[in-house]
Amino acid sequence: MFANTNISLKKSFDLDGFVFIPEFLDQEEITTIKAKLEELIQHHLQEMTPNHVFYEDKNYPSTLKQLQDLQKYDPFFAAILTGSRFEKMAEVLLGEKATGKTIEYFNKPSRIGRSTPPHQDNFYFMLNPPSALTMWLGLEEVDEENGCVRYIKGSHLKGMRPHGKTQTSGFSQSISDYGEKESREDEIFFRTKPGDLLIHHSMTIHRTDGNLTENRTRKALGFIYFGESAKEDTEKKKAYQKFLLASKVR
Ligand SMILES: O=C(O)CCC(=O)C(=O)O
Repeated sequence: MFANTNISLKKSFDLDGFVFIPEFLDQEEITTIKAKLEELIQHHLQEMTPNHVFYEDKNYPSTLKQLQDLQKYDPFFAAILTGSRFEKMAEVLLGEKATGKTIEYFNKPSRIGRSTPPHQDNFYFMLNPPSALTMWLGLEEVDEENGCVRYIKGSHLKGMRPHGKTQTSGFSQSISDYGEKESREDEIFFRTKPGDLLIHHSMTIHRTDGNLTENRTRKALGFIYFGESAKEDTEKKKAYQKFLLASKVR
């Protein structure tokens, strides 16, 4: 049964570029994750490297929108990234050994949480082959109103699209010709509950709307795994990081 489920998940992942796994974690596990995040945010934010912490507006701490590399700041997060059920699932979908690279926290504060521009993660990763994936774990109810994740089915098989600079901190690059080959109707989106898991290939085009609600946040965790065959184009990556520094985007 377990093996069959994994085979059909891998088939969908290969075909569509994403999969949806409802109730990957139970409510007790989600409560523990939320408590750990709260602890980090309330008591240890100052210890984090500034370029791992993003706000919608730096002058207002309540607008915290993203934290990177959680695994470096609390062994709890290191343990759910590496040697975990998440890692095993990454290996099933990539079809090879995988290494957890980072865990990120994503929030979209109500009213001001901005959209995540359309992008392909491998534009940032620069891997060849692009054997990598991102997991998105819902920590609360997410729907069209507060910015659910939207995918373009099959886009992972159609190459890298041109990307250009955005004004969105944490997501500095966006597909510059988005909309020319696809429309909003082509986007597949998922309403998620706490514990539901979405997983997409590093070449899959995805985006989210902003959080339009008056009083709901939109909290999630992101996990990134690289397959062992994926090699980083180090020269390209260095040049890109130099470009980012020079243009002061993150
Ligand atoms: O949650 C979000 O807004 C963005 C998620 C995303 O783009 C990603 O996980 O790659």
